Amino acid sequence: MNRYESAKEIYAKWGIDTEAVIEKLKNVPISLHCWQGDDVTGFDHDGPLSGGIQTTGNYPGKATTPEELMMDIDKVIKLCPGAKKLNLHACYAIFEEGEYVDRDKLEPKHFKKWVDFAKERGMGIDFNPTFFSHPMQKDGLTLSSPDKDIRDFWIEHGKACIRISQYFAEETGIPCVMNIWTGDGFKDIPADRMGPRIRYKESIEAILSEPFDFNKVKPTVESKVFGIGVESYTSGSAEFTLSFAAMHSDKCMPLMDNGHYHPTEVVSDKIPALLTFFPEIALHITRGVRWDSDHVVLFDDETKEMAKEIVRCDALERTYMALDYFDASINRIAAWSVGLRSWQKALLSAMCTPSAYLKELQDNGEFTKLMVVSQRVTELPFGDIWDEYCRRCGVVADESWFDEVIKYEEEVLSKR
Ligand SMILES: [Mn+2]
Repeated sequence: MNRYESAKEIYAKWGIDTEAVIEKLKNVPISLHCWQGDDVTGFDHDGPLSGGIQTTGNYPGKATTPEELMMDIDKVIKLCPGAKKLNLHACYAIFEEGEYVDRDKLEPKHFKKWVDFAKERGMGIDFNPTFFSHPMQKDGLTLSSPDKDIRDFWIEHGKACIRISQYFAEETGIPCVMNIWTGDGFKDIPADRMGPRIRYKESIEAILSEPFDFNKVKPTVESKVFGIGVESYTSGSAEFTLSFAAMHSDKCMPLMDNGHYHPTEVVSDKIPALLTFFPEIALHITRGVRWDSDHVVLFDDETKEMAKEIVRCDALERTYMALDYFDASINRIAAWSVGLRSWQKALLSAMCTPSAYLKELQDNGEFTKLMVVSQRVTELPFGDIWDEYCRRCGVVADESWFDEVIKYEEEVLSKR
């Protein structure tokens, strides 16, 4: 009997059918963020990243053209198990030689090459209007600016992105999650907290007035507690975005980024709270170290806990999962792959947890036994299930996937 067969028997005794788990997880799509490959630069501007976010590090080999970025994404796809979706920002528009349009004038044709790329790989596409790294950010504000011209520019950008999202959904046959996040806010104590939020609300409503099919385009609103240069106040706070989503649930849903809360808050606890009310929710999966630092996602306790909540709420079909982090200090292909593999691992581990039994112990008030059994569960041979899952997905299970990265670095990245 090989290790997997042995592990399968052990899990069966706990009521877990590892065959069913593996088959199911293979088809759960995880949205892969294109911006890990080029430090959130994109192709529509030359200026620096600005607007409340920042990358740190200068590891060589970053992608600087669409062709390089696509090649790198392909590498990551081959190194990671499971189904993938592509997550694009509007600043990744691909223009023809000599062509340029500003963000308010973007059209589906500027993303045709991405659609071709996704379709060839059987992937759907998620999308994000880019409300940062642009001169039309005035005093750090976009959709919540007191200047109507500024707001109108960004509303037109949002509407253009709705049309592009609809195009993605129709071309790929897979719904497109379109996430609205701005870095709008103030460095120091504001004199008016409500004014920007009322303007923000009206601006998002104006964007969502663009016609779209909610079965194809899934607009989401993402909150954030603070950003670099906007330490004191954000227009899109947690209460703001959650209330917005609740009041517009016929065409919008909430998106939680686990780096966007106070450090002692955990998104794992918020997932079942939102699932109690919303038919569908969306997540940005990241790892904050002391703050919203967007470190590479690891197979750590909170990552595991978030995956457990999604799985035990039976919400894999109700939760749109996307990675969102960027580390420029290490090999970017490895950064992408460690994060995606870690989230896959967290989901697989959650699916190999005897949640029904643990819930029964809780409901029966057997809290001592619950603690004892929960600890025993951590000792089950999960690594053997992971190895088998990777094998069946046609990817390397052990750490030797990194050999591929080093080879790619030598042959491709170091020559850029
Ligand atoms: Mn995010």
